[in-house]
Amino acid sequence: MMEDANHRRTRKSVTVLTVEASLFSANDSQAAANRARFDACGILAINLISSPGSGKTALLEATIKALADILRIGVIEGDIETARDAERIRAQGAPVVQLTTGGACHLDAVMVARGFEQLSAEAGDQPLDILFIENVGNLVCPASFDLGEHRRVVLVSVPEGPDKPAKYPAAFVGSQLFIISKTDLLPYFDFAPHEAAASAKCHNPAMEVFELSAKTGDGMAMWLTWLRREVAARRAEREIP
Ligand SMILES: Nc1nc2c(ncn2[C@@H]2O[C@H](COP(=O)(O)OP(=O)(O)O)[C@@H](O)[C@H]2O)c(=O)[nH]1
Ligand SMILES: [Mg+2]
Repeated sequence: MMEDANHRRTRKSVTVLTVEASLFSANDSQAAANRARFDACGILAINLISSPGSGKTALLEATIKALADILRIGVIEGDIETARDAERIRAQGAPVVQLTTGGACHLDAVMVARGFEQLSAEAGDQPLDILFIENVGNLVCPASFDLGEHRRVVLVSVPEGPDKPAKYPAAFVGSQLFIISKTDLLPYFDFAPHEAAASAKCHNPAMEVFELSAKTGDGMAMWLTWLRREVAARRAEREIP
C-alpha cells in the first residue's frame, strides 16, 4: 500500500517536470525567433519587470516624452486586465499594443510575437528604434520567461523597501539594469539605495544600478544616456558584416 503511494508520487513529479521542461523549451524557441525578428528590424527590445505600481508606465511616459525627437519608441503593454496603460502610452503619441493575459501572471514569447505583429501594423512604415515590453506586474513569474528581449530591466520603487533583490533574486540575476524608482520619496521611507544596490550586485555583480524619479526627472539623464548607448551599440552590431 505504502509502495503504491510512493510510486504514484514519483510518477506525478516526473510528469510535472516533463511538462515544465517542454513549456520552457517551446517558449525559448519562440523567444529566439522574436529576437531574430527584432534584429532583422534593427530594434532594441527591452523587457521591463517589477512589482505592480513600481512606476514602469510612468517611466515609459517620461522616456517617450524625453526622446520623442531622437528615437522612435513602440510599446507592448502586458496586464491581467484593462487597456489603461496602453491609453497612457498612446497619449504620449507612441504606437502601443495592449496584451491582457486574463489571469496569467507574466507575458510569454508567443504573446509577444502576436503583439509585435499588431504593433508593426500600428507603427506603419516608420521603423522603431526601441521596443519596450512592459511585463505583468510581478517579480516572480516574468523572471522565468525569455521574451526575445535584448535587455531586461528590473525596477524597485522606494516605498517597496530595499529587501526585494534578496527576496526575489531571479529577477535580478537575469537583468542587466536595476532601476531604483520614485527617489523623490526617499525622505519619507527607510530605504538606503546603496543597500538595495549591494544586495542586487550580490546576485549579479555586472548589473548596473540607476536611481531616478520619473516624477521630478532627477536621475533620468543616466537612463536616457544608457538607452541611446544601447541603441547605438545595436546599430553598430548590424553594420559589422
Ligand atoms: N512619487 C512618485 N510617484 C510615482 C513615480 N513614478 C510613478 N509614480 C506613481 O506610482 C503609481 C504607479 O505608477 P505606474 O507607472 O502605473 O506603475 P506600474 O504599475 O509599474 O506601471 C502611480 O500613481 C504613479 O503616479 C515617481 O517617480 N515618483
Ligand atoms: Mg504599468
